[in-house]
Formats: sequence, structure tokens, C-alpha cells
Amino acid sequence: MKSLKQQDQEVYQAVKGEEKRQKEGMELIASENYVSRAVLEALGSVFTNKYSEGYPGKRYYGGQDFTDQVESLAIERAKKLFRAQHVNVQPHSGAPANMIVYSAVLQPGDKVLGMDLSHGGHLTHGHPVTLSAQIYNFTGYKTNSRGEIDYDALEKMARREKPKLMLAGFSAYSRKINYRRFTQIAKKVGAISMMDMAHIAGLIAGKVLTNPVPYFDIVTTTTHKTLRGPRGGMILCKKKFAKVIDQASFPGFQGGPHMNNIAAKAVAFGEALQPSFQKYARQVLKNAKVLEQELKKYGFKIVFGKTENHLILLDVFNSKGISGKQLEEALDKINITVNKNVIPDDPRSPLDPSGIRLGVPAVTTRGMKEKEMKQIAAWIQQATENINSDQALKKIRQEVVRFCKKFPLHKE
Ligand code: DSN
Repeated sequence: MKSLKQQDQEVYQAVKGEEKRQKEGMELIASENYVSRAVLEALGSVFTNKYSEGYPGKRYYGGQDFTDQVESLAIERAKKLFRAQHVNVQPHSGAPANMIVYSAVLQPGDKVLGMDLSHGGHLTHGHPVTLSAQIYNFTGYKTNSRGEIDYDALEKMARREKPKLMLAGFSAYSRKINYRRFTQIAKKVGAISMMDMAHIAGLIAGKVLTNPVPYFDIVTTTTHKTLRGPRGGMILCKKKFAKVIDQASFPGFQGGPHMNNIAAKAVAFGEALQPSFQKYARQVLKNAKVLEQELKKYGFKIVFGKTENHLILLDVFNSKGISGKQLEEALDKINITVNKNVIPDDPRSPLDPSGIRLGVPAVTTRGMKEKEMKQIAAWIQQATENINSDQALKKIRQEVVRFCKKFPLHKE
């Protein structure tokens, strides 16, 4: 970053500060990861200079030889990874990808079933504060006391509400979804089926979780979570929806695609097609399981009963008598980054909820395994016990920093 250093010290210092934070900290935010140097290079490439409204072979501006090449690569690799009939790699991120789908297949006022936010769903699946909830008519479905989606209740709800779209997917749910049952219900009531696989796309690409793409009409994802690509979105769908999805993306919702980002997506999909990515995905599941088991031993309550993916939701208020916000802040002090999170039907506010959400993709990318998960669980327990002792937390922080230095972000 020689040029940046010379030209703009303020931004340079911020980048260096973030780099140090990432190197010396334990990243347990379930939706974060570390991209490879190759992905970073593609992101910082000259493609950022280029406008390319349209699609490969059908652009509105000249000079598209290489944008066509790189977008076609991203599409072909994504199709192969997820066995998709059609892929659009242009959505800028997950929320726009979802909005593009809604605008492609729904009319204002149409009914949609989505997972309730406090049961693990995402804001863009119909939370009242979002634009989509002002335009469309969402109803939330929930999990049962065993932490599973109650498919009988969902079927009843679907028969009653007669939705135009049924949406599966989540951002804080640690269990598997029965794709067959879900899509059968959608079929029975004549709804389009949609899955937002953003959180688990990397585990699907890595072949450790079932691929929803063959089951659902339309699947959306981000490319930066478990999939370990640049921040971005993508829509995969059956051929029948290809035209409406592409039109809804451009010119319907977005302008020029971010070609540097699409180049980086192509690189990340290329990485995800390698056997080493499957190894990473297998380790993510192993690490999450060990972390869950250790935390359980320390008396933390595991929401939804267990984890079957990369994330764990803990009810810290009802098992440890502290709020999610308190624990998030204490963990920040020891360089362990997590996010506070609501639990199902949480009576507490989202800014000071009962839970915290943990995820292991980033630490797995760094090379941490079962042994390291045990250590992380021990530190989380120590932070809980010493929540009011800045001195004790400072001591733990020094241990965490020393430990993290043994796991570089990139192999030098
Ligand atoms: N912010 C992402 C997450 O943390 O799950 C999803 O939007």
C-alpha cells in the first residue's frame, strides 16, 4: 500500500488499524471471514474503473471484452458449485439480492411467509422496519420448543395465508432446514419457493450441507460469509425465472454492476471448487460442534438445542444472568469479537438482548481446530466470570493476542 501511505495518511492509518485488529483478535462474528490475497487483489483491480450495464454479450457501453470474460467466469463457476440452472452475479449484496427477487416475482401487497427475526430469520425477510415490509405483506413463522421449524404449523399457516412467496433461510439459526418438506408445502399452496442461503453457502459449496438449489425456485446468497468471497450478493434460479430475475436486477433495481467485485467473486468461486475448500467446510462443522459442547459444559444455554452448521446462539441472560450486550462488551475487551443477538420471542430489546451469536468460519480459515475451540470456550467462560474486572480482562486479552499471532491471516 505504498501509494496510499504516501498520499493519504488518515485512510492508511485506518486500514492499518483494522489490519492489526483483525490480526490480534479472534473473529467470532458468524457472518465474517478472511478472503485470500487473490480475492483482495481482484477487488482492488482496474475493473473498478469500468461501467458495464447489461449482461455478457448485451452491454450498453463499449469496451466490454474483459468484463464479459470475468462475469461469464463467475457465472459458470457458480453454476458448477451449486448445480444451478441460472445465476446472476450482479447483486451488490444480500439485501439487494432479496429485494430484486421480491420485485421480480411480487406485486405490492402480495403475501410472503418468512422466518421470524427473533427465531433466526433476517431483517430482509419481512421485519417491519424494512422497505420490503412496507411494500409486501409478510407473515413470520417460528421454531418449536425443540428448536426446529414447525412444518405442520407452517403448512397450516400457508394454507390460511395463501402466500405468493415462501421464504426459507436465516441469519441466526443453527439447525438444518427440511428443504423437501418446505418446498412441498410451497407447491401445495401454489407459492414460489425461495431460500436465502447466505449464511451457509460455503458449507453447501464445501459439500457438508445439502444443496437447496435443486429444491427451490429461487435461491439468494451473499458471497462473503462462509463462502469466503468478497462482500457481494448472487441469485440462483430455475431457468423459468431467469428473465424476470435479470430484468429486476438490471435495469429494475441496480445500475452498473461492480466489476471488480464480480472478478473477486469469480476468484472466490474458483477457490471454493478446490478440494481444500471442502476440507475447510468440514473443519467449520467440527469446530462449531466442539465450541458448542465446551460452552454447554460451562453452563451456557444453547438456543435451538444444538448447532448443525457454523453458528451457535447462546442464551446468556437465562443461563448466566448477564445480557448479550454485557458479554459482547466484555469479549471486546479481550479481543474476541461477537455480536449480541435476540433469542426466540426475546422480551429484551435488540440493543440489549438475551443472547450472543458466535460463528467459527473466520477462525477456521485461520487454521484453528478443535483444540483451539476449547481454548476459545474457556476464554468466553473467563470473561463471563470476570465481567466487572477490567484488570482480569486485560490479562486475558494479552493471552488472546499472543495466541492469535500464531495464526496469521494469510500464509506469508
Ligand atoms: N449482517 C449479516 C449477519 O451478520 O448475519 C446478515 O445481514
